[in-house]
Amino acid sequence: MRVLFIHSSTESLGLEYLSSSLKKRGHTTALLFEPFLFRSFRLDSRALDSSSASKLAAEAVAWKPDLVGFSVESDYFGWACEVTKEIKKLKAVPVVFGGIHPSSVPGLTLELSGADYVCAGEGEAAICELADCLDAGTAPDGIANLLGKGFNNPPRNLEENLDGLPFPDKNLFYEKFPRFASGSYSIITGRGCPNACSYCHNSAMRGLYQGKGRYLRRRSPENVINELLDAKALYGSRRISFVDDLFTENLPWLRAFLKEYKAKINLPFYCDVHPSFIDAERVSLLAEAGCSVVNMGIQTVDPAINSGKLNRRPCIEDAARAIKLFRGTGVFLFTNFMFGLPGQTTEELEKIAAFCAENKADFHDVNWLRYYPGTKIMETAKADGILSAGEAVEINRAEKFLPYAHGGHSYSPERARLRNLVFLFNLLPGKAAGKLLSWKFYRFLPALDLRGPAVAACLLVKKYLLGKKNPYPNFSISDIAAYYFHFTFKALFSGRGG
Ligand code: B12
Ligand code: SF4
Repeated sequence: MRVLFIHSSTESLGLEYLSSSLKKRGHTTALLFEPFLFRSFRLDSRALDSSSASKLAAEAVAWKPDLVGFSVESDYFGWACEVTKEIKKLKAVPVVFGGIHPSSVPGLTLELSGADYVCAGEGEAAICELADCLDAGTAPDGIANLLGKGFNNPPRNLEENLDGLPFPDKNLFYEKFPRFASGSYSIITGRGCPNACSYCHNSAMRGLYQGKGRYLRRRSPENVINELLDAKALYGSRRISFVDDLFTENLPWLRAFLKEYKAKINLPFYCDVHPSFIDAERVSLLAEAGCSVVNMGIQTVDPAINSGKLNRRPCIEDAARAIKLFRGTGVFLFTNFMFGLPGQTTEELEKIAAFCAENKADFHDVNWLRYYPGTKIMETAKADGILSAGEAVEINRAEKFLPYAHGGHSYSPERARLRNLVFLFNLLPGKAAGKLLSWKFYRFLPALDLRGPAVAACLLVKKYLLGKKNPYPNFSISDIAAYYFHFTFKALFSGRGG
């Protein structure tokens, strides 16, 4: 059977995993890619956006698919519904939605999307069984993880043996934009997280998978190394991005894996870490294996918000210690804070700024709280009267495009000025930063978003003055420029970018 995936803006490992499983089962897959140059988490300018759901739908139908699949993040749900509607106007081809948004609110997704099926949770086995049933003309109403008209099946057990999955089908996306391959190779070495922070997808997914097996799983070091050897041989990737939720959680695994990585792969890499899972040994393991950049979530410096509203491990002291450990290692350290948390006052935001002035990292980053459907923080916010019942319903329906990069649910001009002050601190010595804070200098800063130029300035300064090479999480500045160049060029000559 011919399965067509439709996706926008970025590579999707989820779809790559589905594609390789489907191909292994004898099905044919393809991707229709919408680059969204002006309607994404990178740039949001509707005046410049020339994307068209009906053109995309026509292209989809022209490929003659037997099944169409979307992997949906909440911010792109509205778009996926629009394209589905257009496809259905042209042809009665079955459509299935999966990914984090449908997994967080499956029933609502089925009700609103126009899709025939919704997959809640891991999709490799479910989509293969769906394709097999549609091929054979049998009803797919007994497939675990699947919802459809008149049936709503609970998820099957979590995939225990991740080594048994075929490697992700990278060509699905690489054919659309070769730089996805030669820039940074995205790979995931496990699934799940030991934590369940209230604002994170893990707080929703742990609920979905209650009693369905071990939530946190890891591939064997050999299995990951074999995928990376392929990446080096087939695609000439220059960097590696480990997109695991918490890369350094398991110390024995890290020791074994990084030793092999250094010996056989030896490429600069990126990973996400948590302050409670950083110590001197982990930092030296990362640095010695060639880690060039890490991203560490801190979120708040208020212990009550941290452990109470956010359900995070107590980790503020760990964060200050971790920042010191990374200093002088050559690893570029991004930290992450969230503005607009429930209970967060201007005083707390000033304390975050003071923390950033005292504990210098390479880039202290600040994002906006965005309430994601099905997450635990929505319940807290409702109980605190921050979200009304109506607003909570609106968030779960995901009709608005509100990525946290562009203000999420918590933008305010005062917070934006303080955020810009934190960005400015990244370029100043600690003492000067402390002085500016004591004068409440942020009152004089503009409220417009200065994150882009601030990150670019810090990357360039640290790269060329301090020799921190490859400080890029996923895309480098030139990868992003190449993306815009490639898809603008394609749009000029073929009428559509993807
Ligand atoms: C890697 C990643 C990225 C990368 C993606 C590029 C890449 N190279 O893969 C980058 C950094 C670019 C990125 C960007 C963004 N991301 Co992101 N990202 C992730 C992350 C960490 C891992 C995703 C992943 O690869 N998982 C591994 C795969 C195997 O799992 P999976 O995707 O869930 O897929 C499985 C199932 O869901 C299911 N499935 C998935 N799709 C489909 C489709 C069908 C048809 C079926 C049947 C099944 C199915 O089967 C798959 C295999 O089992 C997740 C967190 C997480 N751990 O999931 C956040 C996450 C998905 N991102 C998130 C967000 C918000 C964003 C941004 C909007 C951020 C922003 N700046 O505002 C952008 C938007 C991206 C876009 N499309 O435009 C949120 C989404 C929350 C939500 N409810 O929408 C998450 C959950 C993190 C969080 N904050 O909680 N992201
Ligand atoms: S540590 Fe990170 S990935 Fe894990 S639950 Fe918390 S926010 Fe989510």
